[in-house]
Amino acid sequence: MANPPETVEYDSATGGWGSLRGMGDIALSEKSSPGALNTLRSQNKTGGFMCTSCAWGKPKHPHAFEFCENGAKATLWELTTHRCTPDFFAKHSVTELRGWSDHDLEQEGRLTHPMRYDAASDHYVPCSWEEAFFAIGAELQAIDPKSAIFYASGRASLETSYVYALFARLYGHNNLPDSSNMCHETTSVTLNALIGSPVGTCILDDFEECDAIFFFGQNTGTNSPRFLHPLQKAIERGCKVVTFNPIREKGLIEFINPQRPTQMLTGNGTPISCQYLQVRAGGDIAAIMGLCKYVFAEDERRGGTLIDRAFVNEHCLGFDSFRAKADATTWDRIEQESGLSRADIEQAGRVYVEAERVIGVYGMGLTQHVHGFENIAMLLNLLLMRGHIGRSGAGICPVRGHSNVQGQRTVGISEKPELVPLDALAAQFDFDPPRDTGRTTVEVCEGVLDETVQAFIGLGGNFLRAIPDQARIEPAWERMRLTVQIATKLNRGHLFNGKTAYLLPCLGRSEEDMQAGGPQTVTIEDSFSHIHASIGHRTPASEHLKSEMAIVAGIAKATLAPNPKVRWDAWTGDYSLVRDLIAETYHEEFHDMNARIFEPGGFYRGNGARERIWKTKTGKAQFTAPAMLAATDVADVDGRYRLVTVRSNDQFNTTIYGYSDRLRGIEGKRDVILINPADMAAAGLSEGQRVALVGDAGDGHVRRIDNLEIVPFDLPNGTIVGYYPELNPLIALHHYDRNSKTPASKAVPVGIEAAP
Ligand SMILES: Nc1nc2c(c(=O)[nH]1)N[C@H]1C(S)=C(S)[C@@H](COP(=O)(O)OP(=O)(O)OC[C@H]3O[C@@H](n4cnc5c(=O)[nH]c(N)nc54)[C@H](O)[C@@H]3O)O[C@H]1N2
Ligand SMILES: Nc1nc2c(c(=O)[nH]1)N[C@H]1C(S)=C(S)[C@@H](COP(=O)(O)OP(=O)(O)OC[C@H]3O[C@@H](n4cnc5c(=O)[nH]c(N)nc54)[C@H](O)[C@@H]3O)O[C@H]1N2
Ligand SMILES: [Mo]
Repeated sequence: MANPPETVEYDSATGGWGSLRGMGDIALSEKSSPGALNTLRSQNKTGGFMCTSCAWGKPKHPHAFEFCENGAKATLWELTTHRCTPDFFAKHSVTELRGWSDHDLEQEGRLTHPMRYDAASDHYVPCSWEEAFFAIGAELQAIDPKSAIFYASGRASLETSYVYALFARLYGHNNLPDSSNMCHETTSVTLNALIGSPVGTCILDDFEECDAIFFFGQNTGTNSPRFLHPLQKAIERGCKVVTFNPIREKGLIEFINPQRPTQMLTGNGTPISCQYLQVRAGGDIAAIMGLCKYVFAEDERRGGTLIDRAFVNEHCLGFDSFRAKADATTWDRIEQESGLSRADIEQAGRVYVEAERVIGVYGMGLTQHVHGFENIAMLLNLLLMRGHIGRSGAGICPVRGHSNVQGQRTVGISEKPELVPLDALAAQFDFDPPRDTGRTTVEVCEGVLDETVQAFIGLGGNFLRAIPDQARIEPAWERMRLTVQIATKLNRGHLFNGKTAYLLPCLGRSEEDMQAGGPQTVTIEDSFSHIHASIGHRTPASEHLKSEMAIVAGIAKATLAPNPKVRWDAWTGDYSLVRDLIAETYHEEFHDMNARIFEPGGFYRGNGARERIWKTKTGKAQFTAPAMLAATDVADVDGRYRLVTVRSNDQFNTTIYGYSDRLRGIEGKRDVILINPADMAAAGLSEGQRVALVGDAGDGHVRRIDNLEIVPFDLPNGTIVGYYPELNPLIALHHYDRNSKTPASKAVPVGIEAAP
């Protein structure tokens, strides 16, 4: 190839005018209802409603506009004036709708009526709530409870989540996976095993004290944009940011604060990362091992004063074998596996050793790997060496996804019975809860394939579109007896139905939730374990909607025998009664819940590891000596790439707002493969060429997506990038983190096939 193609790049900073235009575009396309701007003003503030986008913390002293481009999009998406009515379903068969894009399905707007799937006509038809509850209850009574799945997508409130999990256990199973099982379950398992806390140890205030922040695989500018504000302030007071990411994500390069007139007018933003290391996909174990080797070397040079030996001796186990592992690992291997040079890693190491307080931030770039556990364990090793856990201004900070995904786990939505206070529940509700382990997301899919799963209830989400190996599982899905989807908008997951199937429309969080006891408040937990009240004020999208609480209670009442301790109607009428129950079950963390939920900044439910109380098996924090340096099991061979599936700046998971990935400079399309020019040349590919991606899992199944456009992009060799969820059919179901069974959506082995 004569001239290497130029890589696509967006040359402005994150934030700035582009983010305002992004909000304007969605306000236009959704024709948001009047007053939407007022609703945005109350977003993430005490007395207002809590954004349904990401789980980033809500500060005590919010900005005048405590929302970001993508939070505004999420709200405007919910406040759309478009309606997806029974007329729409009368016009379009379910099979026809399978040909529609994710964007077009949701663009139809808010669901307005409860609907039943009529297999004879292949259409959804309207039904009454009573009919739906009765039919669902009858089906659930007819099957083995262990064959039913109650999924949750991370948005439903603490109150609804608590009663949903209780319903599952009263009915007889622990099959309670949530979106976390595709997301930060690696975090829950790893941190729980190693420091005895399933969640991060940081709180928002730590960002006011830290001296250095190390970012691994978290795309702040797109996925938690409000984080850019504390980040900007931290940098302005001298904090250093070092980023490890195969993609040069704009949000971690420069930020123009839309709330600062001078930055907006001059276009001069704040540089974010002082060093940006484009690690290969799956190269973080090696990269962090390099950082640790540097720390050991520096420690020796400084006469053993660098490593916090007092902390290590008093609080940790496994240090010696970890050290032996670091000593035995050569720089050659580290460079090869990370794709980074020793000099670059050592430069990052200097930032680490010079900082008194360090925070490690990470996202899906660490969790969604076959060796996601070791990724996170290595980051913990790095932090533990200098006692960066259990001190203010320092800690480990997984950035959670859905707005209440962490909270759903806290109040019992978990397939792992050991994480749930079953004895307390047994005493409180006078029953014998099931003690056997339930199914993870991956195990649900396995059960759908082998027909041991017979019923699926989805409390929000788009399960079938979010999972791996979609093309294999979609046809099997229809063999189930019962599928129930509780949702605000139509998505692909609603187009594959069991023999009995219902689509039940619910209120959104910005809408007023009027019950017998008056308008209701709900609560959510953010990434920093702070609990916030949320009150919706908008008029509901349709008079036929019910709240998620009312729907769960309606199904439960139709399914279960009466129990005087279980008061579905009273709870639905007054959610504060459910908060009293939560406070009783989880007394230490949630005592006086009703009195505390309006505290500015939320109330903190505490974290043992933050106080250096290690609730691990050994009572200590644990160093790990990883058995591998690559986060994948698949060897490097010619023509095999590591595919990373990511979100664009114009989507929330499977909800595609539009086709502008502004921050990466990709406009008007999602059917792309981003690949570096050297890899293109080696494979004889040219810019704009249409090719197929084929899965390379070696298990005999054909996984293939045709007609993707080659886009040259600045990436490490061998790492290619494309969009989730379109590329999910390429991911084998067995490609998951070995410890948590979180699907490994990063470093997926694939090949590229050019048409002959
Ligand atoms: N606007 C918006 N906000 C969202 C979401 C959304 O879809 N849209 N989704 C929400 C949810 S549920 C979640 S879980 C979070 C997800 O937020 P993120 O955790 O940011 O997840 P991804 O978009 O998957 O991006 C992963 C990042 O990791 C990098 N990466 C990939 N592989 C590797 C690797 O091997 N090593 C390293 N170091 N980096 C790697 C990618 O380049 C990318 O920058 O965001 C939440 N917030
Ligand atoms: N390849 C690949 N796959 C991935 C990922 C990846 O990075 N790469 N990421 C994974 C991650 S991190 C996650 S969290 C999952 C996401 O998986 P899910 O959480 O299952 O999917 P979402 O796209 O968030 O769900 C969107 C739907 O939720 C419904 N909804 C929206 N608001 C509400 C509400 O208030 N109430 C109710 N009841 N319903 C509502 C709407 O109908 C909408 O269509 O995907 C995972 N899949
Ligand atoms: Mo997520």
